[in-house]
Amino acid sequence: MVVEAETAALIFTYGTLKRGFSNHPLLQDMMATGDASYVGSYRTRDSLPLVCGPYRVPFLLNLPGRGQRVTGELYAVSQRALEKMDELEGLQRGHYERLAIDLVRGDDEEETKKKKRPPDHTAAQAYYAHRSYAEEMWKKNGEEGYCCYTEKVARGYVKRKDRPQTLTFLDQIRLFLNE
Ligand code: PCA
Repeated sequence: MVVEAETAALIFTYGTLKRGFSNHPLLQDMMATGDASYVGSYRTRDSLPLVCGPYRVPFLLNLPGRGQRVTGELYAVSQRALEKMDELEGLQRGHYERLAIDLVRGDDEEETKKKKRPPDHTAAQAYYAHRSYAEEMWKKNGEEGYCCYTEKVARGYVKRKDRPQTLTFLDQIRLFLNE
């Protein structure tokens, strides 16, 4: 468990970092070292577009009022874990941006039974698609968003190591948008 003093941020995961998806092992490692802990199932307070880009990579777009309310998992993470996540999400490379998000607690059976329930409302942060391509990504998806990145939505996902290595992720996004 991450003790309160060590929690650097609350991170809302909506995509491949969630349980059962390809980047979750990173969070599992962090939980094993006490650098992350699961808080609960949460939903965005506002509607926000959740769409897929190249290789079925999920992107939350910072375009409030469009799309639907999105369901995901909330984690408390240490500074060390936050730095690793920022690296994974390519913050310095213009892939994703870590920004604030307002959440309401989801109705997860497990948590409802707990004595010490996580808060009903909370402010956290999430990795949004970088603003440089968010609007275009929304149009490319026919202005339709998902409410949750499920296995069905993720079908066709290609892991980073299996993507063409000669192109950067931003190149791949560009190609996808221009297709
Ligand atoms: N990983 C982060 C952002 C998008 C992605 O695939 C997440 O799961 O929240």
